[in-house]
Amino acid sequence: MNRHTCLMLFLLLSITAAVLLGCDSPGRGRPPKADAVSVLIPTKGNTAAGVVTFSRAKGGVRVVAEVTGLSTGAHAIHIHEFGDCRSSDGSSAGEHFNPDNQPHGAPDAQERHVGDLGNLQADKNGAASLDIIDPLLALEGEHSIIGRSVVVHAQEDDFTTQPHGAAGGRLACGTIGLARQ
Ligand SMILES: [Cu+2]
Repeated sequence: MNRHTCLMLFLLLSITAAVLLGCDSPGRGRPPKADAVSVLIPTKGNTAAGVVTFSRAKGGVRVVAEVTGLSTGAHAIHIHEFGDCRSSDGSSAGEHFNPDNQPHGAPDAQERHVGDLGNLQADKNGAASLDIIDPLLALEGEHSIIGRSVVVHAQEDDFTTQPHGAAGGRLACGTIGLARQ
């Protein structure tokens, strides 16, 4: 076999190996390509910031959040009704996204707001991550979260107090928009 043929064969084998090994497919545990994204911006006087991605998944929408600048402990995270983070305290984002007019609850409760995503757990460095598949969120239709917002709160969501779960002030707000693929 001449040098040229040998080189071609090598390239062909390399490409075949790459395809077989799944170099182009997302690995387990790796966040999928996002369909929507929210960049969390701290409200006035706060340091919480991060990124939340949303992608279609079997059984709902996969939510992957990475947030920093929190105090150690639990912080409520919700989808709020307006994608409007203009106000310095996050109040322009409105109430929890609740298209079915349900009471506030835990993410796994029978009755809950669509926007009730539960709590982030911040470590000793103030960093928190979340990776869940939510059955009620959608990226189109009545439950679509596009154009709404993600809000992270000062306190833990107790899942009981109506209608906000006693989650306290708003530390960060981010509009949910289409992600660049
Ligand atoms: Cu909230």
